[in-house]
Amino acid sequence: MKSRKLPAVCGLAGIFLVATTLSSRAQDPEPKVIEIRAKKFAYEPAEITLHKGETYKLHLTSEDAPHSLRINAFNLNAKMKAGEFNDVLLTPDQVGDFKADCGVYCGAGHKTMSMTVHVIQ
Ligand SMILES: [Cu+2]
Repeated sequence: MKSRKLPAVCGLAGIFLVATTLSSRAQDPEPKVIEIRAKKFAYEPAEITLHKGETYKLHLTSEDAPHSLRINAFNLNAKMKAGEFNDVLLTPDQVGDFKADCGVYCGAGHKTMSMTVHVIQ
């Protein structure tokens, strides 16, 4: 009886699924978003807590007049306008309690307008 060669099974070799689902496990995740609203003459929230070395996106807006969020310790003075959002990145590089205040004169209570930024390890 003659031996018969079976045809080679063509096939599955070479099919590789390249999973590109890296987005949810990325090495550098999206910065955490913190919304801060200004209103004569206060910020909401009145205090926030951040981690040193992490990057945050401050999502800033105003409910009335132009204000700003000024944090001298981090060399930041970001505009806050009614009806607009201003996104600024902040990566605190020191631990402590820092005062943020308004850098745009906004009326009688302007000087009292402040919030506290706590930065922890
Ligand atoms: Cu002000």
